[in-house]
Amino acid sequence: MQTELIGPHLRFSDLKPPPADFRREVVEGLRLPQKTLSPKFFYDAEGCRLFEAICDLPEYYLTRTEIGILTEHADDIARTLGQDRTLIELGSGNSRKVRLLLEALRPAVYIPVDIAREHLLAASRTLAADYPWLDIHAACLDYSERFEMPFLPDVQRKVIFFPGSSIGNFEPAEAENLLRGIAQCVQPNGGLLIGFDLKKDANILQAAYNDSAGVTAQFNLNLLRCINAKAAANFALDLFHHHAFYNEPQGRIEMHLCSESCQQVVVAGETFDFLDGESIHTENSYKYGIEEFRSLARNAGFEPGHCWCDRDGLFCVHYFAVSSG
Ligand code: AVI
Repeated sequence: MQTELIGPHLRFSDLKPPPADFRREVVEGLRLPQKTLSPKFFYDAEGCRLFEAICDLPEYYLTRTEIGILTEHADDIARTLGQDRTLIELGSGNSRKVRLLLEALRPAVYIPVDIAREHLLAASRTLAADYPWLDIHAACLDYSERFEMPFLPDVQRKVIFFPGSSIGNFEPAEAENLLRGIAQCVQPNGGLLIGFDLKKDANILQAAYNDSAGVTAQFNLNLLRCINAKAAANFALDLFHHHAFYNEPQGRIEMHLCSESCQQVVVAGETFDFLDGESIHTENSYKYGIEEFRSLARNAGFEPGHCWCDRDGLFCVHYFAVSSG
């Protein structure tokens, strides 16, 4: 692990997995009977840009609703978490949401964690300039693979901030494992502040992932561009289209890329056959009931604390304290 001092209050640790892991994971996913790619591969520079554009779409209620909750309840949230914490944000992206809490929370150190190196560095530099009193230690790593943070000081009362309903992009069993890793990391006396999207009318959900401007479609297709660049592949982007729908029995939005014809694609030297209409499953986005999510968190070693929701019951920000024994 390499740690660089970037500014008086800004350090950066790079624990990013090597590109060989990316190629191996892509090829293994495409060999499955239902071809599958991990949604974590969406976030190259263009993917990050497109995701930020999604967050501002009228149909994508998640971001503005969570921002509304954090803005309205910042003081109450800060009282619940307490000041002087080591605040670790998973999938920090542009660090837009943490800004809503920083003044009230006054953490001892803020640790933004993200897989997108350049985006993380740029966001951390801007944050350091805007909050000169804040100690920042940015970490580039794939938290879905390895939850260790070797650089993390051995302090009590760490709080992990995991907004944006990113937990919904994990299978429920993986989500429970990830929460278990988080519980271990924040032992003893720490906690988790997590944002998750609630179950609701299927039409609202479907519109959020099929926006009229087609930005989500571009975001989905960009995954193929990214694989072409990083895994020596030859996907023709105009021969695939975006398909997203709410799978009600599973309680999740599914995103797929569907082949427009019978075709072959070469990825890292291996040829993959596609039938006309065959899909690559690129993302699940699970939606939870509050009780359903609490039960998942309890199984992972947390005790439910306060939660804050919007008036329309679209989204929930929930605090969980790690169980003591
Ligand atoms: C990052 N994640 C929570 C988003 C979601 O809603 O599942 C990713 C996304 N995919 C399409 N639109 C947004």
